[in-house]
Amino acid sequence: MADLLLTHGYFLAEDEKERQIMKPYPPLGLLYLSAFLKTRGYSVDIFDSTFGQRARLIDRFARGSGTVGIYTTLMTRRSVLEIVRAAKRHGWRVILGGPESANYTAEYLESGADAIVIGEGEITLSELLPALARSGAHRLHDVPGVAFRDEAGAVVHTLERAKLKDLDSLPLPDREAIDHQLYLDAWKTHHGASSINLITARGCPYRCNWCSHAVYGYTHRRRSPAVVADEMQTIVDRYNPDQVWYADDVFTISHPWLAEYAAELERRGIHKPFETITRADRLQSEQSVELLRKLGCYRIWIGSESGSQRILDGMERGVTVEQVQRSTKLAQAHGIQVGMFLMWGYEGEELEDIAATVEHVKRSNPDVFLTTVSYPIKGTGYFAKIHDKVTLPLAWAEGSDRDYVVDGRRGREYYKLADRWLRSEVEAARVGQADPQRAAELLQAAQTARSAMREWDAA
Ligand code: B12
Ligand code: SF4
Repeated sequence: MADLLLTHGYFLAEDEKERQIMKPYPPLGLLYLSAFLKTRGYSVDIFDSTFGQRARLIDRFARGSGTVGIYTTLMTRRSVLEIVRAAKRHGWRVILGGPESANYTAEYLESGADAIVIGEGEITLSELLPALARSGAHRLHDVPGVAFRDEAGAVVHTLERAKLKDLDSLPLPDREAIDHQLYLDAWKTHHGASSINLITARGCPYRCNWCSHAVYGYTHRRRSPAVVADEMQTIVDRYNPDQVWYADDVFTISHPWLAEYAAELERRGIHKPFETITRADRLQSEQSVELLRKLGCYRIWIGSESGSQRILDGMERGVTVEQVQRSTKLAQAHGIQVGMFLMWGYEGEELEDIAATVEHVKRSNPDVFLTTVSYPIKGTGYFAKIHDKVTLPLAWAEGSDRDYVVDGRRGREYYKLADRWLRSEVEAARVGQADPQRAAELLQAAQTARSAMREWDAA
């Protein structure tokens, strides 16, 4: 039995929607933890639930007890709670980590978790495992970065764990601990090209107020270009994916870093196409876009969120609508596709803000855009701003932060109409002169959706 079994509660087999999209990526955080703990002498197993079966995991619990560590996000609450219950039934000790459990320590401890790691897990886990063995689950006061219940049942948060100063001191993620071929094959089969994720930095210093900073706070720490290039070399040697995804919060924060990294890759003769995320304000110059292009970027995702400056300012986004339009044009002019993230329903959004978003997307004309309806993640500035208007219509264990109902907010149907308006009008602009009849139909559909929204607002 290993000292620690790591898992993450996200089962592709249980996610019909994602099985259609089929762009799975390995759980990088767990791979980092596994690599680090092994260098400290611990034996670690990973049950990668992405391609696993829940019954197999429960079976594993039944075969003997030990300690299980589970990564949590707001999407996996119900799944994780089910795993916690099964693990406890078979006498396992349970440690949780990741953003979600940091936001709901009392609830997860109440639900059976023995300890919750807040923030980066490497050092904390390496101290927590022996502390648990030595003192049990109720006397962990000396381990920084954890929450637990003391002998009287009170929730204790220990001192904050200092963030790792030198990310280069970490071993490379323990990719061999899971079956990467399953991911590569899924990508190849569904998209014709395999893909693997890696990160070049941890944390984001910006303060968009709906974004969760539960793990890395507002720090931004970069790995050195040479070390990341070494990791790329390993990835190419072992897996040779057709492309990679830099899963950084904002890949483009430091342009000098990107230039150095490009030189390191060039020296090693590595050129892998990739996609990643930027902020528009970090992509305003010809040089920065050229640099991305040179590095192999084929698609850049831009968090655009809204076409209304008033709403962007309410989000404390620190970006202008014009910057988004400029970065989109620049990227496309350099042959890089643009993906755009948009958000409906942020606090104070009115029909005219939605109209501004429609105009903005039409004008920017990204290659692809995705919309979501905003939801307040616990621990964020957005949540704090509207907390007195927020209710959860389900029991906590049954819902997620996505289920919060914000008093005064329009219903989901309203935003479906907004989607229809947006997609129809953007498509009409694209079809334009080439197919006037189709364009007219699309404009009609946009108009109908818009009128229905107006009626909704008037009712
Ligand atoms: C990549 C990514 C994704 C990928 C995930 C694919 C994958 N397997 O990697 C995709 C695009 C699919 C995705 C989707 C979503 N994501 Co996402 N994603 C990220 C992102 C940008 C990077 C994750 C990463 O690789 N981090 C690097 C590793 C090293 O860090 P880490 O995972 O946090 O691990 C460290 C610690 O958490 C801790 N730790 C981790 N696991 C464990 C386990 C134990 C036992 C312990 C003790 C410690 C521990 O130690 C690790 C090392 O120090 C994060 C933001 C971020 N910077 O982490 C958001 C983030 C995790 N995503 C988020 C959200 C909201 C989503 C979506 C809900 C978005 C949406 N509206 O659809 C969906 C949900 C998808 C789903 N089904 O679960 C939020 C989660 C907020 C929350 N409170 O849960 C984050 C934090 C973004 C944000 N800032 O708001 N996401
Ligand atoms: S949305 Fe992006 S830029 Fe804004 S704080 Fe979050 S990670 Fe940083």
